[in-house]
Amino acid sequence: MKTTQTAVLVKPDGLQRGLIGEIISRFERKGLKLIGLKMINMNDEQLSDWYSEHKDKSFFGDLKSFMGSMPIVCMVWEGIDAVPVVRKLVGTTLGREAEAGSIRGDFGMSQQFNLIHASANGDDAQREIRIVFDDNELFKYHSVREVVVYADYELSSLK
Ligand code: 3AN
Repeated sequence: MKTTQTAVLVKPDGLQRGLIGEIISRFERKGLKLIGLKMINMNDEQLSDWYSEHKDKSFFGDLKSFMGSMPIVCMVWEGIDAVPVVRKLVGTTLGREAEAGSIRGDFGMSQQFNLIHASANGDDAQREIRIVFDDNELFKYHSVREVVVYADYELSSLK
């Protein structure tokens, strides 16, 4: 399971709260690399695929209409263990209980309006990335920061 790439969405509430820059900045300063970025209005088919694990839940309809109500910002971040690293930076689902220092812990009070989505595991990450991004929208480039973010022996696991 590939865990070096993860999908992140800044949800409609994150957009309205003006938190896009803050969120990007947190991932950048951690040492993650941005390899894909776009703003879209997700359609019903994309949202049904994205949230397929919640299709039988009572909040499925509400969640989809909320997520489709406005543009969202989609990103792909890369780094060693990017999936669990980003989940930790994002914090637990309910903003009121999320750890101080995490994005939800610092900015959120709600369950549904929890600002941001981050892939739960490597398989979900690859599935979610494919829902939004074509191959030519994901970028391979050399980051000059990598040599100070990682030791040499760690860099090979990113290749
Ligand atoms: P996370 O985003 O932390 O992985 P999930 O996968 O359990 O959380 O839930 C996906 C999204 O569904 C959440 N981000 C939240 O917006 C919404 N959600 C989860 N549980 C509820 C609920 N009980 N009522 C309304 N919305 C919910």
